Parts: sequence; C-alpha cells; structure tokens
Amino acid sequence: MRLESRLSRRDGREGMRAREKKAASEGARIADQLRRAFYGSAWHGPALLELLEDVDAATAAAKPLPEVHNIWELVLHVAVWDDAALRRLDGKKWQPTGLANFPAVTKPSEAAWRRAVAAAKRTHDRLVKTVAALPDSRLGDRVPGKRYDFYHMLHGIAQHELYHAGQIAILKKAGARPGR
Ligand code: NI
Repeated sequence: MRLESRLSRRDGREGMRAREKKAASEGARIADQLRRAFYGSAWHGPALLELLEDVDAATAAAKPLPEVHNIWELVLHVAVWDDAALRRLDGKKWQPTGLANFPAVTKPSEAAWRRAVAAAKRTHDRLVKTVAALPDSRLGDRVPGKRYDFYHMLHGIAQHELYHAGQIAILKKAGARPGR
C-alpha cells in the first residue's frame, strides 16, 4: 500500500515534470508567439483579430487604397499561409501562388465575412495546436522544397500575420477618412 502510494506520488511528480518540460519546449514557445500575433497580447500592439473586432463586411470589402489588397483579401491570405505551414509540417511541398495565394472575395455579405474570419481562426488554432506539440528536433528539419528550416518558417508565419495586421490597421484609417 505504502509502496503503491509512493509510486503514484513519484508518477505524479514525473508527470508534472514532463508537463513543465513540454510547456518550455521551443514549439510551445513559438505557438505562444503565433497565438499572440493572431489573438493578442502581442508585444508591439494590436494583434490581427483585435484589429478586426470593429470591422464589418463593408469595411473589409472596401478598397480605400486602390493598389492594395483589402482587409477581407488579407484575412483570406493570412489563412492561406497558416494552412501552408500545416501542409509543409505534414511533409508536403506547398507554395501558394496566384489565386491560391490571394483568394478572391466573392459575394461579400456579413455572413460571408463572419465565415471567413471563423475559418481563419480554425486554421490558426490548428496550427497553434500542431506547433505546440512539435518535438524540438523537428524545428531544425528542412521545409520541403525550401532552403530553410521549420524554426525559420514558423517565426516567419508570426511575422507574416503581423505584417498584414499592420496593413489592416492602415486600411482602417484610410477607410475612415472624412469624405469617404
Ligand atoms: Ni503575405
């Protein structure tokens, strides 16, 4: 009996240590950065979804800067790259180009906009979950078809989300200009 309780105590301690180790894994740390870039609290300021909180379908589909993708297109594009990261982690060569890179917005409506944001969230959540569980040893593996490794790509995904989040912040300001 006593031995059994000692053993289960030890198992509990070891379980905790294993969990701590997992929480400190590089994958878990990158997953945290991805989560912050997308949902908040990011180091620099507003994350992607924080910027989208007050954006409706009309604002998302507007083109305040004619030569620049609109907010809706940027959200679809960010999801394309979260998905690309997942495919590559799955061992596939994947380089979205053309319409696969910047999908077209068809029939804008409030429901379609909500669906687009929800789909981007789902893809991002899948990526965060996958990256959090990634063994550190995989981070040094080369991305299929690329000269860089997964560590570089996954940090790049967080950078990419915030690069386009910054564009969305500018588009919101441009769209809110008086007289428009
Ligand atoms: Ni991009």
